[in-house]
Amino acid sequence: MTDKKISGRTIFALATAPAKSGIAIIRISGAGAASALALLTDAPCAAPNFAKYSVFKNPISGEVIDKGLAIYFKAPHSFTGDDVAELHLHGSPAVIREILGVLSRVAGMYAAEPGEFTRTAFLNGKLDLLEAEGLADLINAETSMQKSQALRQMSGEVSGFYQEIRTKTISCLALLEAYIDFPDEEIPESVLTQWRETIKSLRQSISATLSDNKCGERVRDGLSIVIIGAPNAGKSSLLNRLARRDAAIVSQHAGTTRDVIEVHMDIAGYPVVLMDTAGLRQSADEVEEEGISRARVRAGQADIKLALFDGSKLPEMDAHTKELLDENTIVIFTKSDLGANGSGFAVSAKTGQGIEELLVLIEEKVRDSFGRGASSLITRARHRNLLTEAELLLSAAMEDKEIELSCEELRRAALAIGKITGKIQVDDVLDVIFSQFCIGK
Ligand SMILES: Nc1nc2c(ncn2[C@@H]2O[C@H](COP(=O)(O)OP(=O)(O)OP(=O)(O)O)[C@@H](O)[C@H]2O)c(=O)[nH]1
Ligand SMILES: [Mg+2]
Repeated sequence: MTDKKISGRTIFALATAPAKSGIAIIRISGAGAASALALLTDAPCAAPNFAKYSVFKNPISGEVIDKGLAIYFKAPHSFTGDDVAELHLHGSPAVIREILGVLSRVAGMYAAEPGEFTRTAFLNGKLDLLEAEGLADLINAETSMQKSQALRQMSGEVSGFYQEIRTKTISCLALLEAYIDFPDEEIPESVLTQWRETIKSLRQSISATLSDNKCGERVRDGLSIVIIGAPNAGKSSLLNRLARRDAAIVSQHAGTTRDVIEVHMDIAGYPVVLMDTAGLRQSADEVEEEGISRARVRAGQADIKLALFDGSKLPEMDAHTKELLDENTIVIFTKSDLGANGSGFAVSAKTGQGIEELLVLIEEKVRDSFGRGASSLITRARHRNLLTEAELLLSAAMEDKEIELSCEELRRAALAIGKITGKIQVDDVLDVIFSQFCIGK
């Protein structure tokens, strides 16, 4: 990074949540940050990286808006890589509105678009795309697993993996191009076997990364647990018990629940979306029919199913529910307080009997689903699609008889991998690699 790098546009925004609070921070980034600070405080800009107690005034009326702290970060030593000023104010809607109003009237200052600070940081090379996505994930993290995954992605560890496979791909490409471009030079035939070996091991490591049971994406999006069963089996009652709130309507009327009701839960640090669905049965009612079809769709997509059977009706067990049982299903007999429970897992939403044990069992299943602490490098479908594309291209490159075609495939594979981190220039790496060759002597 160069010593000083300032982009033309100066942007500002409230960096903290828009709510009444003890402190609110307004961030300004760009070449105009220092002068905006000077305008508001009627004083020279503070020394970089030090908090300076400041009186913020309206520059036109001279009226005091608030008293607080100002911190100035000089480019490139800031989050965005541009000059940045942070105003630490009281979290008052009136103060915030007035300061934002003053800034918006300064020529060359613009209210930041969503994500523009991070985008600027990316463009200034402060972070790559994976790290930027990790930052977004950290801000959205609700469970400890989501937080750890986001921090890992932000740390550059994940980027390192992609950089390594990209560099290796480009090295192979360089070898092959050298072979084509300098046929008279002393490039041994072994080059042709060497690159295949490298690509083969790259493919193995990519394919190991891809077969991760999608656990990284699940940590981001949450694991889905769907409750299914006949009408009146006690699905909504169980959902409310597990969620510890009245999320769904419970009634003795069979066919109460129609829409899918989602409750977000934290189970052992893992994010889980627990869903209540319409009771399964043949129905002539159009709305109920739609609800049942939605229930079936969600059951089909579920990571774990909780299949409920009314324990008080045993040995009768609902046939529609039975049809949907598979290895990811926990069979549960409800209404154990009414007696007559079979040999399965018995719970009572009414008395709470069996609920703790059920939660332990669900926790076990959730841990199993996430692969017991295994962590994945892939956290989004975007990464998976590009990495799959790269794997296919590497395979094609190995199979092609013509070196020129293999080169093209390697180039496209490097591009696909580069798109994951946002590094798409091939030439820079080629230059580095070529400079190590003693071609032409
Ligand atoms: N005694 C007893 N009654 C229960 C229990 N769980 C649910 N019920 C009753 O069973 C009836 C149906 O409960 P819901 O939770 O609405 O059943 P559901 O499966 O969601 O029903 P639909 O939404 O119609 O498909 C209600 O009258 C509940 O009070 C339980 O553990 N014990
Ligand atoms: Mg219900």
